[in-house]
Parts: sequence; C-alpha cells; structure tokens
Amino acid sequence: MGQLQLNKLDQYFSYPALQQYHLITHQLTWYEAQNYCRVKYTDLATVNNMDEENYLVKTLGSHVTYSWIGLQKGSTDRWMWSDGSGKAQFTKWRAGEPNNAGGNERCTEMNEESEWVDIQCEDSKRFMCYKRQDGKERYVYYLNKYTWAKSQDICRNKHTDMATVMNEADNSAVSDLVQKRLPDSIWIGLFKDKWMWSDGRETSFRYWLPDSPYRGNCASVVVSQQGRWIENECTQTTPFVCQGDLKVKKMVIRLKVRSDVDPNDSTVTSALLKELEKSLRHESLTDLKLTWRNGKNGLILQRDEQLEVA
Ligand SMILES: [Ca+2]
Repeated sequence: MGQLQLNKLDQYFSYPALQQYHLITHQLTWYEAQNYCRVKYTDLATVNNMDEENYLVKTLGSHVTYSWIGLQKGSTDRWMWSDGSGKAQFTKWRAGEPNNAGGNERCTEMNEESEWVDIQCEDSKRFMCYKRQDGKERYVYYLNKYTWAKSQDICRNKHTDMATVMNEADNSAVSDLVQKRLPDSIWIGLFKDKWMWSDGRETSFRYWLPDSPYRGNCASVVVSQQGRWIENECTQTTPFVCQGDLKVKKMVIRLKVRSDVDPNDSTVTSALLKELEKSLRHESLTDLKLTWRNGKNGLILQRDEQLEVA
C-alpha cells in the first residue's frame, strides 16, 4: 500500500463559527420556542447589557418583525439594578420604606438624607448616571427632571447607565455630589420587577418600549422600535432567538489525497479514516464519529487527474 499524505489537512475543513445568538424564523409560542432552544442550543436568548442588545438587533436584521427572547414574568418582585448587575445586595431604605404606597411604587429615589424611598416611576426627578472609565466608575449628576425611564435612556446614551450603589461608600459619594451641586432627591438605578430569564440568570438589564399598550407574561423584541421590548401573550406565535452552541454538530470535510493507491479499495478508505480521526483528535476534538459520504456516482474517492502523480 502506498504512502498516504495528510499533512495539509487543516486546509480542507473549518470549524463552525461560534455564535451566541441564533435567529429561528419558525413561528412558535414562547414555551415551544423555549423547548426548541433547550433541545437544539442552550436556551432562549438572555440579554445582559447594551452590547448584547446591539448584537441581538444585528442578529434580527430585517428578517422578522417580532422575536421572543428568554424573558418571562415570574411571581416575585425583586429590587434590581438598571445596569444589569442584578438583585440589590446593599440597600439603604428609609425606615418604613419600601412601602409600595398605592401599589405602584417600582422605582427608587435617594432623598436629601441619603436614604432610599420607593416611589412611582412616572414622577419627574433629577437623576444620577455613572460612567465606567479606565476601570473606575464616576457619577454624573443631571439637574433636569425626567421620569425614571427617560432618565435611564439619557444615562445609557450619554454614559454607562443610571447610578448603581453597591455599598455605603457609593451611597456617600452619590449623596455628596448632590449636596455639593444642588441638594434634592434624585433617581438612582434601582427598580422593582418580576421578570426572569429562562436560563436562570439573575441579570437585570431591561430595554422596554415606553408606553406600550400590550400586556402579557412574555417579552418580545420589536424590530421596528430599535429592538425595544414589549410584553406579549406567551401563546402568540413569533420567531425567536436562541443562545449557545448548536448541540449536534456535523462537519463535512472534503479532502485531497495524493497517493498511487486505488482510491476505492476499502483498506485505503478505512486507513484514511483512521488517519483523519487521529489528526482531528490532535485538534482537541473529542467525541467524534467519522463516516464516508458517497459522492454523486457512488464513489467515495474520485480521481482528480490533474492532481494525480503516477
Ligand atoms: Ca414609598
């Protein structure tokens, strides 16, 4: 049996590109979509921050109008940070707060005594943003008064996000800045919601479309609204976005072999398979199974006269 040359193997195959989001254009209910994503990929898409939101919008392109993401209303309210960092660990509530007066207090102000109070998000207030720069976080105090959602938009567009207060030192820093410039009560980035990610992550980035009339327990992305999210009935059927790697990977490898042996001799083809497998395992691929795929005329290997050296 002649010598088989498999040196330049890497030129003949490539790995599937690793992508976090996958648009699936089948129209399914939220639950069907969740099941589909869990079987084929990892889960429905989670969006953790503005960078991922932008990538999501890019993934959707103009292929669809609406798309499910992995956000669903749960049963428990939690106090979360606007910048996505999740549930509040440190809090500085005024005595008797949060009291959810009138049943609709879902946003947080820091009062002039540096204590926190839950109030309605529709109130207009001065607000505190922060920007991340060179690994440091700096607060930026805005004197114009807006609703909590509008303040959030401004902070995200001009800086990083609304102010996150992780400890006593942060709380003093925010409060000092307010006292020095113009003492008032201000919005901070703390809000309350029941929404949960399908993959179990406790991140709290939200990108709701303001004043949407739709109500429901599942979150849908509206492509025509810069990818902002709306509540939607979970039984509606729309396309959706999954995240994670495809669980079943299939690669078709085309290879050229320079040899003087008979290409349709089964000992040749099985020896080739062995060599290929060795080579692929060397590329740190595990759990792989190689088979030959017949060509058009039923032959596995076909002579390429121009390449053949007799
Ligand atoms: Ca209150």
